[in-house]
Amino acid sequence: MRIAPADPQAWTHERLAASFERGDLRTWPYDERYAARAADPRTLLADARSVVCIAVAYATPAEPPRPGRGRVSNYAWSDDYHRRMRALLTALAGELQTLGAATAIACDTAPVAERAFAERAGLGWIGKHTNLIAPGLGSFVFLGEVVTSLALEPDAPLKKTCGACTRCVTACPTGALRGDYTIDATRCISDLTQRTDPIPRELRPLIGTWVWGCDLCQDVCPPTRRAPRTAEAFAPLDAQTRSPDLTALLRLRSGEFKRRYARTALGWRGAALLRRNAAVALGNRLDRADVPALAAATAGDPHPQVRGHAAWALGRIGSPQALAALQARARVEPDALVSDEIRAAVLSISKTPRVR
Ligand code: B12
Ligand code: SF4
Ligand code: SF4
Repeated sequence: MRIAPADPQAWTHERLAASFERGDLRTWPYDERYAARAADPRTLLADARSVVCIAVAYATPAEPPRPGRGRVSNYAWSDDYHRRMRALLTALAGELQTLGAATAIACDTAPVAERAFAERAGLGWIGKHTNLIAPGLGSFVFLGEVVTSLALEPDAPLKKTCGACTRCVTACPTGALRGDYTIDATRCISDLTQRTDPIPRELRPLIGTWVWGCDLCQDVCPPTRRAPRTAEAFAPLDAQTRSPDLTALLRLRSGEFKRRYARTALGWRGAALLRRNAAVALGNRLDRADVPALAAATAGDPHPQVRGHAAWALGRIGSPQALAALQARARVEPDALVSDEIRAAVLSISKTPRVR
């Protein structure tokens, strides 16, 4: 826990505004007004004097990618961190209120530039992967704040940077990280697996088998690698949540989704998005054994995006059975966007036949 002054941060306002101006966050509803609000804690509490910042470690042991299994980011495979963070922040705010202070709490969803305030408070430094790195804990930390009317003694920022290291930049498969502490979030797998519009075709092959979030840039980060992975409270709910069977995920319906994922941080987007992501992962696995499952999804999934992305995956696999399934669906598909996906998939097979 560290304290930042609640003064508006001009440099954070500038960085956020520059990022939105470049379009780095264009899949998010952020604008100049948000930049100004997120850099000024008085947005949350009119008489804010201090921001109490906390960083809570969440790393638990990961397992190497397994054949037929999808990858879920460490932040999402446990009980939803928002609930745990809210409980911690509410307790902290309660203590400040006994001193007569007004308080407001924030974690993730409020208009607060959380990394910037944590950095100013001296909790860590912002790395080239754009995550806050806390000495001894690494970057697998959640951030939360209690904004308060109490004038508390601020802590000093750390004098640390990444130096010449560029491991995260090299490790990022989509080229989202520029190396100057900024990110094109529209290329980030974490964003791609959460967005509700179709995943751009040219980026799908770069997603690998991630079905929710991505940890690659943090997994290679030296201070994060050195940190313990012992955050028991954020252990995976079970093996299927941490590394879901991809063909089972492609069939996931809302009852099973609610049972398995409602408690997690990936419980807010719904089952269809996970089915779509499973289709992309199977398209990247390139295994003919997956053709029947993908053909069934192309022919019968109620959600057009799932049909479209499954068609794309069939095009990637490119076997005669995949082609036959695409041609059969092309004759009856009612949705224009799915028909377009099918046409592109058939074309890709005729250009690059791939028989394994
Ligand atoms: C939108 C969002 C996303 C988007 C965009 C991410 C991004 N980097 O902007 C997407 C979906 C991609 C995303 C992904 C992830 N997210 Co997110 N996300 C957010 C959210 C809601 C807003 C972030 C935001 O405002 N972005 C706009 C950018 C411009 O602002 P910023 O990230 O603060 O940017 C700082 C740096 O870019 C830096 N900067 C910019 N220019 C320059 C120039 C110089 C010279 C320097 C030094 C710095 C610098 O300063 C900026 C201002 O603080 C925050 C919660 C919040 N309210 O802050 C969580 C949050 C940032 N996410 C979080 C997490 C855990 C993740 C993931 C790790 C999840 C995952 N594994 O998939 C990934 C990490 C991907 C990555 N490499 O960033 C945590 C980060 C914890 C930490 N240790 O930093 C947060 C803080 C949520 C929380 N309360 O814990 N996320
Ligand atoms: S989370 Fe993955 S895709 Fe996003 S910046 Fe890091 S390595 Fe790149
Ligand atoms: S991998 Fe290296 S450059 Fe990237 S955030 Fe970690 S220390 Fe910084």
